[in-house]
Parts: sequence; C-alpha cells; structure tokens
Amino acid sequence: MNMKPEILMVGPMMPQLMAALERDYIVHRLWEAPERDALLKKIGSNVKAIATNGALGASGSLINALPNLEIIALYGVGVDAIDLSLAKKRGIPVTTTPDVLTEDVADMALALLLATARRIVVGDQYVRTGQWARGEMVLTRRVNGKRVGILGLGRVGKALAKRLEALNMKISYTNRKELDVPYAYYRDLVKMAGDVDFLVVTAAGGDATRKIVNRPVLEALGPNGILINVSRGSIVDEKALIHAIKEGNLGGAGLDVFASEPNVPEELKSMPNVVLQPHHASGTIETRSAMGDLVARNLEAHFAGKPLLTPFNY
Ligand code: 8YV
Repeated sequence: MNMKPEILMVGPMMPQLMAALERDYIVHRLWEAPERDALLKKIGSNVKAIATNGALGASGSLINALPNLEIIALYGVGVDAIDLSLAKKRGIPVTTTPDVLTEDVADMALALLLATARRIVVGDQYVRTGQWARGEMVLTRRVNGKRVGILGLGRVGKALAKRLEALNMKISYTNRKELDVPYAYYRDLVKMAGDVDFLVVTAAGGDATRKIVNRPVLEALGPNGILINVSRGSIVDEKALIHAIKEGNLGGAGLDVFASEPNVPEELKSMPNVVLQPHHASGTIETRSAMGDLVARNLEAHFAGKPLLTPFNY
C-alpha cells in the first residue's frame, strides 16, 4: 500500500497551495487544532514534513515533538522563527522561497514610505468623512530627493534602493559588511539614522538584530524622521518606537511587521502619522502563488529523493 506522507501545516497558506498539498499528502492543520499538544501527541511520530510561514516558523519544542521529521519547508524567506541549530543537529533540511518575493516586498517598503510621508491614509479619510469641505488637510512631507538609510542591504534592500534611485534619493545603508554598491556605507546605525530623513528596515530578523532600532536610533532619526519596517518586528524596540512618536521625537512610521503579530499595540493604531499593514508585503496573488509553488516543489523533490530546489544554507 502506497501511503501518502503526513505533513504538519503550522499556519494557513494560500487555498490553492493547501488544496494542492492535500492531494499529495495527509495534511494536519496545527492552527485549527483545539488542543495543540494533544494533536502533536497523536500524530507527532507520523509527521515527515513541516510546512510553515515566516512568522510562525518551527520552534524547538515543535521540532522535538516530531521524532521522524525529515524536512521543514518555509513559505517565506525569514528563518528567524525556526530553531535552526536544532534542525541542523538533527540533519533536517530547511527550504525557503527566495527571490520570488523580493520585488513585492520592495514595492511595499516604497508604498509605506510614500504613504507615511504623504499621509495617504489620512488624506483618504479626509475625503471619505467630508472634512475636505471644511478646508484643506495638513501639509505633508516630500519624499523625492531626500536622504534614506537602508538597514540591511540584502535582496530586498537592493531592490528598494533601485526604486529610490528613481526618486533621486540620497541612499545610504548599514550592513554586516560593506558592499560594492554606489551607496554610502555606514558601520554605525545611530550615525546613519542621524544623517537621513527615512530609515527603512530590510534586515533579517533573529538574535543579531533584535531591537537594534532602539531609542538612540529613533531619536537620531528625529522629529521629522520616518521609520519603515517590512522585515521583522523583533528588529525594532516597539515600546521605544511608541514613546518616540508620542513625545514628538520621531515623525512617523510605516509598519508591515510587529513584535507580537497579529497583536498591534492600540497606541500605534491611534496615531495619524503611522501607517499599518498586516504583514502583507509578499501578499500578492502573483508572489504567493510562486511561493506556494516552491513549497510544493521542494516537498515533492524531497519525497522523490531528488535535490531540493531552494535549500537554506545553515
Ligand atoms: C510572508 C515573510 O508574509 O518571507 C518571510 O519571511 O515573513 C513573508 O514573506 C510569510 O512567510 C507568509 O505568511
């Protein structure tokens, strides 16, 4: 008898991907389980693969609950929520979905930058609620020609920089190492924040970047400065961010990611100089289809004993 391999899906994915996986595998939906531990106890030893997303990842306790786990397929690129050292120790390969989401995430960073500086959401409300009839809305801030600092010049950071070049912006960046690019390199994040109008976070999450956008960085960015984050909420000290905006020490923020998703502090929701998105930078039909396709093809390759398409090098 040819049994379908069993997969643990940690969070929801595109319906088309879930349907495709359900044709080829027995899929257990962890997020729908009323008793997570009970489900893991029942099916844990049958599970050969985890399919998960960037925010939920695969914790050490989850991996430990699956003694016969063979592969972790991530529907995303950020591996910070996966216990990589445990995966490595157990020889479990991890696959991600690189490249296919780069351009859309860069688009979202640009959209948030423009939306926050130009108060697009405030303007939209201004029209919808009829305030326009009573007078002109507040003036906003120019984006083109201004100075922008990119924190983490990886694939997304570089794709964003190309877009910002078209806006004649003066681009600088911080990165683990200096790169061969025509942008100004800063070793020190506080120094760069002090020299720019906009700071955009496109670095990877994880211990090395935890809360590196802290109070001194936000204060250096200053009362007219704007922070954009399309990477991971863990990189920004969210309390310091709220404090800085409240006190007028920071001009505003455009955020796609948060410290404890899907929970967003009420204070952020009430700020007119903040634009919020539900971790949706890669959330286009085109990109999510390509990401889903990579998840499915990596799993297929694994169970067919073929080389993985996009293994993460840990
Ligand atoms: C996705 C992400 O939104 O790539 C990542 O690491 O966080 C995002 O692209 C997520 O994985 C899908 O839920």
